[in-house]
Amino acid sequence: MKSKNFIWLLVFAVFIYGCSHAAQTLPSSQEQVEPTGNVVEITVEGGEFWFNPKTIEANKGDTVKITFKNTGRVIHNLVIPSFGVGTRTIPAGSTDSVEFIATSSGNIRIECTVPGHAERGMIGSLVVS
Ligand SMILES: [Cu+2]
Repeated sequence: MKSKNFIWLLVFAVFIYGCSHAAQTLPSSQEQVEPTGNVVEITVEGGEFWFNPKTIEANKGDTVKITFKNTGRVIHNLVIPSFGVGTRTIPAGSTDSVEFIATSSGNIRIECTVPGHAERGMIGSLVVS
């Protein structure tokens, strides 16, 4: 009886491992895209309540590296909600960066997710061709 329990435990453990492993390798909600190998590197400044530049251009499959400099007076961040990526929320005078692959084309919204900031104009666009 004990060894039978052990077998089931082993089967269960392998199953759980399989699930967690599969979860790591499953594609995200973004479509699969072939990386171009191009890197779009840009510094974006942000303050109350703006991004400069407001528009970033990239091609589908490009790696995009955004260095965000908070040149304002309160906390800010730079988030791309539809890609599920963004910088940390950082205090005035700080810098943080985010790197990702542009997995879908279109006019992708960039925003500061600190409450009230996007509504007051702290938005931008990642235009992916
Ligand atoms: Cu902000």
